[in-house]
Amino acid sequence: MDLNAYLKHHLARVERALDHYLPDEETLPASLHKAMRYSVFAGGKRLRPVLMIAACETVGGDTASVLPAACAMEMIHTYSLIHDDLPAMDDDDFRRGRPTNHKVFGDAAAILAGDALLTEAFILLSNPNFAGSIPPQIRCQVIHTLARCAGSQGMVGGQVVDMESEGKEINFPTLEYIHTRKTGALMLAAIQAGGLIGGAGDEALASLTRYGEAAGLAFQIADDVLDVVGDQQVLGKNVGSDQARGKATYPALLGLDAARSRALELRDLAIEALDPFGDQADPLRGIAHYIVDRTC
Ligand code: GRG
Repeated sequence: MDLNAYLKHHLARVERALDHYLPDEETLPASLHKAMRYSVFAGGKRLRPVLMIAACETVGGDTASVLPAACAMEMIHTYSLIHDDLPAMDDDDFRRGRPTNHKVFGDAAAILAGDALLTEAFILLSNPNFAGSIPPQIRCQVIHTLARCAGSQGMVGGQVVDMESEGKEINFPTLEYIHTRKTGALMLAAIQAGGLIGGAGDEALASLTRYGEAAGLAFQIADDVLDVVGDQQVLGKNVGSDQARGKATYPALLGLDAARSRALELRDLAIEALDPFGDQADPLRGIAHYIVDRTC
């Protein structure tokens, strides 16, 4: 299959859906909606929404029914990036190739744009007008999955332990704790939500979960590696920032070669988890390769 064409096609679908679901810039308060849209439409890869679509397709579901949840996922992800870039956290000036949200709109507006994006995600997820044919019980499970993975025992928890570990020597289990939550949790939620909406049974969901856990961790290791060897222009953000901040990363703990090998090992584990599925899982297989081979 042509993965680039697949990614491009679904990225365009997600962009259109995001534009449709997000309040427009004229809706009051206009300054808030402008700040929200600024970061959402700054050119992200839309990997989490595409993973959700691909997981739905893997279990034979209708990918159109996934779009509201896929957009909600991207709103949660974008909120986390806006907050992560704030001076109180990573204090970054560039994201997605543009000045960060707080650099353009100020700290208070950036905090509120992030808050509103997180809330908007759950407005969208729970909006009966966008429920389509998804049974109420499945919608509840999807909402619960996204909330759990984003919350204190998921992404936010991972971010807290990451911040508390800065400048300290940490052990391998702590590093895995951070990575599987800070980044892995949302990826896993995207895949599980796609499976649930697509009608996956317990066995299929378990296979997708194994894929999501391995692919999510591989993604963060690849991200750590890119922070060492990546091209700032291509990445659209500063490189070398992990080392400058004394951040816990795979290359710092294991060395660059071992970090790369671990990412490849996890990619293979992710692909192996898809063995029960046929050709419909090809997009997920392709994305597993893309996650470790990417340059941005
Ligand atoms: C502030 C609650 C809170 C959480 C922050 C997302 C996050 C947790 C921290 C971001 C730090 C970071 C750069 C982690 C590396 C992995 C990651 C999430 C990269 C950005 O995701 P991509 O590459 O970005 O999918 P795009 O812009 O393509 O969407």
